[in-house]
Amino acid sequence: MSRFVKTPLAKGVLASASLVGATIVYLDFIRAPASPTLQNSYKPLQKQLAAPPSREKLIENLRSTPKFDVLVVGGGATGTGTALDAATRGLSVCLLEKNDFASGTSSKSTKMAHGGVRYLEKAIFQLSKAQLDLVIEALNERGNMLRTAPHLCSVLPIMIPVYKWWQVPYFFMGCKMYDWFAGHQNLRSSTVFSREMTSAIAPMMDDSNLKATCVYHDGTFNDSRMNATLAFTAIDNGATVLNYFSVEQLLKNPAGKVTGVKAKDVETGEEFTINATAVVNATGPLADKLLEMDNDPQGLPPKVEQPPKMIVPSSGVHVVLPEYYCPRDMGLLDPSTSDGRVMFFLPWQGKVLAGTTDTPLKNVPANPIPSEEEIQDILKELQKYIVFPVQRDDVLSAWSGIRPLARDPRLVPDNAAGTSSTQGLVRSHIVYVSPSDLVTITGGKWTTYREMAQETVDTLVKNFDFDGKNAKLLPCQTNKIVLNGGTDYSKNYSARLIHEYRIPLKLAKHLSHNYGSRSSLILELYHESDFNKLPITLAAVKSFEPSEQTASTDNQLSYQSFDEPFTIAELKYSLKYEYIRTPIDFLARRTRLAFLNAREAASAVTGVVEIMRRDLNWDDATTKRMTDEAMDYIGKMGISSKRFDVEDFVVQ
Ligand SMILES: Cc1cc2nc3c(=O)[nH]c(=O)nc-3n(C[C@H](O)[C@H](O)[C@H](O)COP(=O)(O)OP(=O)(O)OC[C@H]3O[C@@H](n4cnc5c(N)ncnc54)[C@H](O)[C@@H]3O)c2cc1C
Ligand SMILES: *[C@@H]1O[C@H](CO)[C@@H](O)[C@H](O)[C@H]1NC(C)=O
Ligand SMILES: *[C@@H]1O[C@H](CO)[C@@H](O)[C@H](O)[C@H]1NC(C)=O
Ligand SMILES: *[C@@H]1O[C@H](CO)[C@@H](O)[C@H](O)[C@H]1NC(C)=O
Ligand SMILES: *[C@@H]1O[C@H](CO)[C@@H](O)[C@H](O)[C@H]1NC(C)=O
Ligand SMILES: *[C@H]1O[C@H](CO)[C@@H](O)[C@H](O)[C@H]1NC(C)=O
Repeated sequence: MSRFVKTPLAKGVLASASLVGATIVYLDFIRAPASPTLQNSYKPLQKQLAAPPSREKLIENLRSTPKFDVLVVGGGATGTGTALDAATRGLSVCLLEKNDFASGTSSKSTKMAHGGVRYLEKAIFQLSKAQLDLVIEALNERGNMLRTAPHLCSVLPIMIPVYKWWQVPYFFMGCKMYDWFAGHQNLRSSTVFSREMTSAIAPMMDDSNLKATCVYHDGTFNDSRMNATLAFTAIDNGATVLNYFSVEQLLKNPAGKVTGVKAKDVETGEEFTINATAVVNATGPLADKLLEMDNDPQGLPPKVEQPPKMIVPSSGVHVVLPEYYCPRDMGLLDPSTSDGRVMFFLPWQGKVLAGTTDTPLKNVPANPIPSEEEIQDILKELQKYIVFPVQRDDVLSAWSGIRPLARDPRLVPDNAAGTSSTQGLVRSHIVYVSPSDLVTITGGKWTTYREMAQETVDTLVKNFDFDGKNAKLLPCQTNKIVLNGGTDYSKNYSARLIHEYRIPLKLAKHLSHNYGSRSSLILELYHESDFNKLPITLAAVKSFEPSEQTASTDNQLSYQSFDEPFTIAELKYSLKYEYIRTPIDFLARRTRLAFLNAREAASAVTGVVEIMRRDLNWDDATTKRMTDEAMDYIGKMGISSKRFDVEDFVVQ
C-alpha cells in the first residue's frame, strides 16, 4: 500500500480524489444554505391597517395628474414589476390593466421559480454561453423571489425517475451542476434516492423498472397572488394602478412621439386622456397589438386581425388532479415526454398540478380554452409513472395559458409570422425602444420579472429626462423591497395564528401561505361581525356566516361547506384591500378556488355575488351579468360533463 502511494500517478489520483471529496464536503455540509427569509424578529401580529386608496380615488388621480412620468400598459408580472420598480425609484407611475391583475398568462403558469434544468442541459450540449447565462440569471432571480415574497414562495424538491443504470450518474451530475451554478443562492443539495426510498415516499409511482430517482430543488410560488401582491405593493409605494382599464389608443405629438394614451374605464365606458413622459408596453402575448397601434400614424389598432410578428404564441395547458397523484411535498419531473419536452407533476395547494403542453398557435385567443386532446396528452404522460389507472373524471380543473415567446421584431421578416416550432426559441426577454419612444418589454419568465422590470426602468432612465428628475432618482430598489404580507413573516407563521385565534391548522396554513403577515387582518374581520361576540373557536369558524346574511341551505358559503378552507372573511378582505371587481377576480385570482376545484367554485358563485352586490351596489342587471359570466368562466375549466351541469349550481 505505502509503495503504491509513492508512484507519482497514484499520488496525483489521490490528490485529485481528496480535492473532489473536500469540495463536495464543503459545498454540501460546511457552507450554510441560503436562508429564504429576510429576518425573523418576533413582532406582534398586525391587526389594523387602513384601507388603501379606493378605486374612485385612483381614478381621481388620473383626472388630476397633468402628466405621469411613466405609464405602463398591462398588469401581468412584467407590468406590475415595472410599476413597482419605477415607483420606488421616485417616479410617478400609472399602470392600466384591461382585465384583472394576473388574468393573463401570469395566473396560468406552472408556478415554478426556476432556472430551468432543461435549459441547462441545452446550454451544455450546445456549449451555449447565452443559454447558460439565462439559466444563471433565472437562478439568481429565484433566490430574490424567495427573499422578497417569503409567504408566497417556497422550496420544492423535485424527483427525476431514472429507468436505466447509466442514466443515474448522468442526471445526478446535471442536478449537481444546477446546484453549482446557483452559487450561494442554491436552495438545498441534490441527492439520489434508491428505488425502495422512492416507493416509500411516492407509493403511487410504478417502480417496476425504476432504478433510482435524482432529486433537485426549485422554488414554487402562488402566481396570481404574487402578481396581485406586486400591484398592491406598487400602490402602497404611490403608483396609480387600475384594473379594468383598457388602453384604446396611443397619443402622439406632431413629431410622432408617444405622449400618453387614451384609455377606457371598462366598467363605466368613460374615456380618459392620460399624459405621460414615457409609455411602456408590457402587454405580454398581446404586445403585437400595441405595436400595430404604434405603427399606425393615429396610434389606432388595425381593422383586420394581423398575424403576430414579435410574439410566437404557443398554448400551454395544465390540469389539476386530486392529491393522491403525487407525494405531498415533492414534485415529479418527466424529463422526456413522447414528443421530447419536459412535463411537471407538482403538489399545489393540496392538489396536484400537471403540465404543460406546448402547442404552437396561429394567433392569440382572448381566453384560451384547453382542448380535450391536450388534457388527454397530459394524462397519458402521467400514466407512465402511476401504478393505478389515471382517470379522466379525476380532472378537477384545466386551463390554458399563452406563452409569450419573443422574437426580436427587427429580425423577423414581415411574412414569417406564424407557426414554426416554438421549443427552440430561447425564452429570454427583449426591451425594445421604437422610434416613437414607446418602450416594449416582452418574453422572459415569471421567475425573471424583477430583472426584466429593472432593465426596463434602466432603459427609461437612459432615454428620458423626466423633467430634470432623472439625476435625483434612486438606483433600483426591488432587491430590497419585501412585498405586502412578507414583512415579519416566518415559516412558522401559521403556528402563531393558531395560538392567537384558535383556528384549525388547515385554515391557518391556507391564510399564511396566501396573505403572509396580513392573515391577521382577515381573522380580525371575523371579529367585526356581531356573530363573533364569542371567542373564536374551531366551532365558531366552522359555522361562520356573515352577520347580515342568515344561513340557509341555498347559501353554501361557509368554511364548513367547502373541502377547501376559503372563507367569507377573505372575500371581505379582498373587497377592502385587493380591488376585486367581479366574482371571478375573487374565485380564480385572489383565491385559487376555481383552479383548485371548479365544482366547489361553481357552488360558491351565488353567495359571492350576493356579498359583492351589497358592497359594490350592483343593480339587478349587473348582478345577473356577474353571475352568468362567472358560471360561464368556471364552466370552461375542463370538468368532465358527467360531473358538471351549470343548472345544478345556480340558486334561483
Ligand atoms: C403554460 C405556461 C407555463 C409557464 N410556467 C412558468 C413557470 O413555471 N415559471 C416561470 O418563471 N414562468 C413560466 N411561464 C412564463 C410566465 O408565465 C410569463 O412569462 C409571464 O407571466 C408573462 O407575464 P407578462 O406580464 O409579460 O404577460 P401577461 O401576464 O399576459 O400580462 C399582460 C397583461 O396586459 C394586459 N393588456 C393587454 N392589452 C392591454 C391594453 N390595451 N390595455 C390594458 N391592458 C392590456 C392583459 O390583459 C394582460 O393582463 C409560463 C407560461 C406559460 C404559458
Ligand atoms: C394632457 O396634456 C394636454 C395638452 O398638453 C392637456 O390639455 C391636458 O389637460 C392634459 N391632461 C391632463 C389629464 O391633465
Ligand atoms: C399580474 O397582474 C396583472 C395586472 O396587474 C395582470 O395583467 C397579469 O395578467 C397578472 N399576471 C399574472 C401572472 O398573474
Ligand atoms: C400557496 O398557498 C397554498 C395554500 O392556499 C399553500 O398550500 C402553498 O404552499 C402555497 N404555495 C407556496 C409556494 O407558498
Ligand atoms: C417562529 O420562528 C421565529 C424565528 O424563526 C421565532 O423567533 C418564533 O418564536 C417562532 N414562533 C413560533 C410561534 O414558533
Ligand atoms: C411595442 O413594441 C413593438 C416591438 O418592437 C414596437 O414596434 C412598437 O413600436 C411598440 N409600441 C410602441 C407604442 O412603441
